[in-house]
Amino acid sequence: MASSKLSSGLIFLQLVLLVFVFNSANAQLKVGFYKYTCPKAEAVVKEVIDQVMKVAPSLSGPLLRMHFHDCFVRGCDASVLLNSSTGQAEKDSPPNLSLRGFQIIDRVKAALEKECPGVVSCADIIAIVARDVTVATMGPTWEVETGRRDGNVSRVSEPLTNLPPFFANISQLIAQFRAKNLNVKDLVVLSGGHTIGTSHCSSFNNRLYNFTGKGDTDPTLDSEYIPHLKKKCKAGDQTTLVEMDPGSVRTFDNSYYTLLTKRRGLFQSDASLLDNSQTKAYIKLQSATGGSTFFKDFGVSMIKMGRVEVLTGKSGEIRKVCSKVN
Ligand code: HEM
Ligand SMILES: *[C@@H]1O[C@H](CO)[C@@H](O)[C@H](O)[C@H]1NC(C)=O
Ligand SMILES: *[C@@H]1O[C@H](CO)[C@@H](O)[C@H](O)[C@H]1NC(C)=O
Ligand SMILES: *[C@@H]1O[C@H](CO)[C@@H](O)[C@H](O)[C@H]1NC(C)=O
Ligand SMILES: *[C@@H]1O[C@H](CO)[C@@H](O)[C@H](O)[C@H]1NC(C)=O
Ligand SMILES: CC(=O)N[C@H]1CO[C@H](CO)[C@@H](O)[C@@H]1O
Repeated sequence: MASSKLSSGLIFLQLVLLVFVFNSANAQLKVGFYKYTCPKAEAVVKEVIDQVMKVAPSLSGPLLRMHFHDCFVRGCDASVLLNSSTGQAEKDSPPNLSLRGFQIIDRVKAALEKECPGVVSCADIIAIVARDVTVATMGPTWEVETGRRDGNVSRVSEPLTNLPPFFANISQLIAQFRAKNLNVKDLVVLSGGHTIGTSHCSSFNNRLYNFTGKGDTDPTLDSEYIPHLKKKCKAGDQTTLVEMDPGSVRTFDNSYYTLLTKRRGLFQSDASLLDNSQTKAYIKLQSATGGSTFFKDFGVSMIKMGRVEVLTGKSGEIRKVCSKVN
């Protein structure tokens, strides 16, 4: 009696375990998720991106950044792509101002819907595209985990509370990355994404003209660099675009870290990476060693960022059109 009770109890436990293991296996991202359901998925993305990079290489920056903005707000669920007829989506929030390339994601999605309708999520497209533009700018490659599903919520208020602002100090940056399960190393590594792309003057104008409200400049910015930046950005200029890593704006390399050692990081957030011993040591190392481990580290941290609060298994949906829920 006792033993049959025990064994039925054990069987029950095994069942529970099995269900648990099955569900959690289901709920994992993995490399090659579309191997059987859409074997050409990544090749299709790459083909479109390679074409785009030939005619519009300046989209590499915005397309890399899009993955960051997607993952930090409600997880990597393509909520960043949703349109709102009333201006209430993430897209409509101030930090998005420079987000571009939505039509490229739409183009990739259209190609994939032709290849295998209803299979590849918009969230996975963003993740694969981020890798492909990094490769296209001569940066590292990594194996993108896939299996994300798309969310159906996008709120205008959420980018402001989840994305660190350009004026963030080091403790705020560390805290906001930690909130997404990313550590101090991920912070300094992923900030290296600023090796490509451009910024609006509005993201650093305060450092040039009115840092503390007394018409002063940011003392942490190289004083010899300030006149050069002032030439590009007049006081109050919100719209002019400036290369963040002048001279190699379309090349993914370690020069971001070299700029930082010269106190020429463009944003206060970049500069603040010198205010922590761990991030400072990383910057010095990458600068001194020609980026010895940066490429490998970047792939590792991008994979980690790509796991933030993802929807998998039966959660969410596979959108048919990336800018709207099914
Ligand atoms: C650490 C916190 C971060 C802050 C505060 C930050 C802030 C910014 C700001 C203010 C801009 C310029 C926007 C504009 O005015 O046009 C920018 C651009 C950019 N960011 Fe970040 N960022 C951060 C992290 C990241 C991460 C993790 C990535 C990707 C791995 C990334 C990739 C980029 C890229 C590629 C651009 C250039 C976009 C373009 O060319 O249009 N950033 N970032
Ligand atoms: C969604 O908005 C983008 C601009 O943010 C626009 O280019 C696109 O046409 C819109 N898509 C739909 C389906 O309304
Ligand atoms: C960093 O920024 C946060 C949030 O704005 C602020 O509360 C904190 O006092 C700042 N820390 C330092 C050391 O300036
Ligand atoms: C600088 O900032 C202060 C305080 O916000 C403001 O009163 C002043 O008008 C600003 N000066 C300029 C030149 O924008
Ligand atoms: C949003 O997605 C969830 C599943 O993740 C679903 O239960 C819900 O009905 C969806 N809502 C809308 C408005 O599509
Ligand atoms: C691409 C996009 O939707 N940009 C919007 C970002 O948010 C501002 C408002 O802060 C809108 O004016 C832009 O159209």
